[in-house]
Amino acid sequence: MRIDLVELIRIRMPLVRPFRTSYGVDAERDTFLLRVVTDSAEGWAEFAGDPEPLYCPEFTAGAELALQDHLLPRVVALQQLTAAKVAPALAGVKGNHLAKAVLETAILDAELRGHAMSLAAYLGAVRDRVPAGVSVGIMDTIAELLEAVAAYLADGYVRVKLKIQPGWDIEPVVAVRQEFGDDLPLQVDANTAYSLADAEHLRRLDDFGLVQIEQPLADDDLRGHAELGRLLSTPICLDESIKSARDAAAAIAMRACRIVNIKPARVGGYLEARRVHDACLAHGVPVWCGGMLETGVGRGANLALAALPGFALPGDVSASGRYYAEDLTSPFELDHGFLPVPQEPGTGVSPLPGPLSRHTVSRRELYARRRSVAFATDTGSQSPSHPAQPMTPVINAGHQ
Ligand code: NPG
Repeated sequence: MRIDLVELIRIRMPLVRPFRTSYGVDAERDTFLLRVVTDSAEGWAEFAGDPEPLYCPEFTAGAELALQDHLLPRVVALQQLTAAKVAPALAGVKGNHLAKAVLETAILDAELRGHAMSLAAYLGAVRDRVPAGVSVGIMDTIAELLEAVAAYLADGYVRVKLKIQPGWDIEPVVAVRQEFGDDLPLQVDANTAYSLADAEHLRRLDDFGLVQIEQPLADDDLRGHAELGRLLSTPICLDESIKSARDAAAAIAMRACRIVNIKPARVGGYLEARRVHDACLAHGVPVWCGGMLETGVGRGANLALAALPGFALPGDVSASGRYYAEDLTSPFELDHGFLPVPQEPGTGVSPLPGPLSRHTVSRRELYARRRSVAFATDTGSQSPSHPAQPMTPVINAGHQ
């Protein structure tokens, strides 16, 4: 496979309601898609990060630069490109997992489309639908929270995750348990908002039969999580701490977690995500698929991953309507609490022209293979990317 063109498409999509976590408030998804055109097919992927480096050190503008200056040049120089060659070629570049993931995923999508194979089949999916959980942000009042949870349960979501932070933790859990009963699969996500000094406070959560408490401590504090795990009966799940299969293996060996949230972007792509899954499965540690408020482009691919055998718990893969009034792809809809796993080649999803144009703020070529002779057929020769082009603003009524 050979890359002919790479295009970066900046998108802005208003969320149906602002999403508040211990990191801050997201009112819209402001990110980019990568479109990779190869000699066999075209592939799409979505950058999972945000404009601000709050969840992790990466951010949208930084990822664009990383792709343009450091990642793409290494990948377009590869002979007989396959997705499996991408991560080794990028290994010399430290970090930048989200940026690496968007590039690898777009290439994988193109490769699989060229072979008419679905991502689900390629990864080893064993299900054609997956149970859907929903992540519920921090609210101003308990009444508002209960109303939101009631609406999600009416939609059919099979488990609820509450975002927590100091000052919004015990009370919302008590209220949700009182209102919806002990049988509701309920978990909390702290997004690193606590320290080990909060152990006694967090122990109060043990009374509520939570499925898990996710990432209570700092991402680089595996030892602290192991210590906290000895003090709590609620299982600890790690998200931000796990950036590779090796991290997962280390966290399990240290007993820093009993559950792992897998976000493909956080670990550098779907190939490493599958290795995280395999390491956890080998140790009997259940995993589930996290979310980053993806549009249908990112979510379609996450659904394929969530269909692997070790995904024993419902993930943060919700229906399109939980995020957006209009998704970029055909909308994902809940069917009795389940979402379908796309079965078409590649990720099985592509942005629809209408929604894509309505939510695009700019697009530019990051790379175009130059033809050396005007009428030459393909000689297979590679040429370096032309200098980066400025963004082409797109006139868009929705975002002026
Ligand atoms: O359903 O996609 C979703 C949102 C799930 O809670 C969710 N994501 O920490 O896992 C998280 C959180 C998040 C969202 C983090 C956006 C960072 C940005």
